[in-house]
Amino acid sequence: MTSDLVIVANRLPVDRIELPDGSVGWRRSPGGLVSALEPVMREDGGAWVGWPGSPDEELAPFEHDGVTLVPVVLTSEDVEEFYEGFSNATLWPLYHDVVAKPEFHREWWDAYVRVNRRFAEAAASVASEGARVWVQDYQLQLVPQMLRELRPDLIIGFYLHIPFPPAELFSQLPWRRQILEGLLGADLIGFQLPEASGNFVRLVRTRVGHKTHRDRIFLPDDRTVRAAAFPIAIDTAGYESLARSPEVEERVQEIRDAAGGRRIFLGVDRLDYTKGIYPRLRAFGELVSEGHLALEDVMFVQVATPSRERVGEYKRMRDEIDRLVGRLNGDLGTIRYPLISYLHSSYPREEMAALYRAADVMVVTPYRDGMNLVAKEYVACRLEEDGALVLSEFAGAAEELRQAWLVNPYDINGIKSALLEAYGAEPKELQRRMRAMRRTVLEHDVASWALSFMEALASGPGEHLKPLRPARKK
Ligand code: ADQ
Repeated sequence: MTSDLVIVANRLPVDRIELPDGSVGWRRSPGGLVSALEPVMREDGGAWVGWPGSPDEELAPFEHDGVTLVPVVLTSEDVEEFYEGFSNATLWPLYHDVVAKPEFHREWWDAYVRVNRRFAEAAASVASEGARVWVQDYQLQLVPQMLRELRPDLIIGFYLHIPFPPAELFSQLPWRRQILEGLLGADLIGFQLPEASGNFVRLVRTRVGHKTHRDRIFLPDDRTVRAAAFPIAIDTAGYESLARSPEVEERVQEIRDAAGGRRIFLGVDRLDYTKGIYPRLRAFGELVSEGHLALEDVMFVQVATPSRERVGEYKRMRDEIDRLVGRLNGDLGTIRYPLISYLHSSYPREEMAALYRAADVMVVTPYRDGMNLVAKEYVACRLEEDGALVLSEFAGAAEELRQAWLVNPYDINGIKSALLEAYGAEPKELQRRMRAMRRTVLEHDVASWALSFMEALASGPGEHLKPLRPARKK
């Protein structure tokens, strides 16, 4: 059986669960991408190629919720070298402004090539003649070209969920040209922001030597590739209706009671060094220790789900934040009023919605972030048009949520002023800002994001823009 629409992503959209009778079952993973694509996939009898999540697991393709799932095996060595290594210790820091130092290892690169080829082969085997294949994210940047070589009949899209760095940083990568050429196998390459697609087009022109015009790249084989921004969004209606539900309402009250009437500052992140958890807690701690905020009036809830725990930089950062939280609570907290409530759990969406509704000030301060869905989810849950968002100007979301209190996450004093201003803002001011931001997240939701990408993919790159003579490869 083959499919007309194939998604290729590092992970399958399901998590393994144990059923009551002890057998293995699968449950749809939480997450915006999965819910955005599911309706499209089901309608088109789609397939999803991805890793099931544990090493050395060989599984035959199977059906789940009307979608064909095609598992790709990763050995323990692949997980170490391709996933933890090249994807998360080379590309991730390099693409996020080298917030941490990227590591370059030739064995990791070999694993990246090897695993990308495996994904491309799996996709080639399930795509029907002329099918659309949509490849996701930084782990699979070589798949478009490998797939095109195997199956020139396919229409191939690629979407990068994280930033694409400026040439000065990208050029550090020993395999920069291979990555650019890998991506150019796609017909359409989507980025979060125009800045990222601009970086990519410029690099293709200078490093690979292809002719470009605005968002079009003209290849010597007569193909035209389009690179453009498609800012990702959330399931706004889903979050709104969750936030409105009586269960969530009840939970909001419980959270407020537990806070003992104190106003809540909230942070929600994967525990990742790009997210700027440290500077926001420092800033908050200083406001309390300097007497600008009183311990009886405020508390900080920081939800930080551990992730990529075997990568060295993540361990170091976790220790650093653990120490900071311990010190702030030890120095400033009391039995009645601990200052920071620091939670490592992963929560169901209902709990997230309740936290968003209970929080007076949402603090999102990444050093660099492709979009940041948390900021948009907070806005979607603020049905009363209140609450304040403090947002890093280096998150993609800052391009759309202009009415947030925008901060430079490297500037602790700047964060402190923004936190104070947001905390002290008049209800009218909060409403003015929140109303405008709510309009933005209502207008652009994840379904319209997926649809606009799919439409652009179907409509092709615009043949009329082809130059008379194709550029020669340098
Ligand atoms: P992430 O770096 O994971 O995503 P983000 O966009 O904030 O960052 O998405 C995190 C998601 O996980 C949100 O939907 C949030 O609700 C959820 N989440 C976080 N902590 C949780 C917890 N403890 N329990 C349950 N759910 C939790 C990458 C890029 C981003 C880009 C997205 C989508 O790094 O820049 O916005 O992909 O393209």
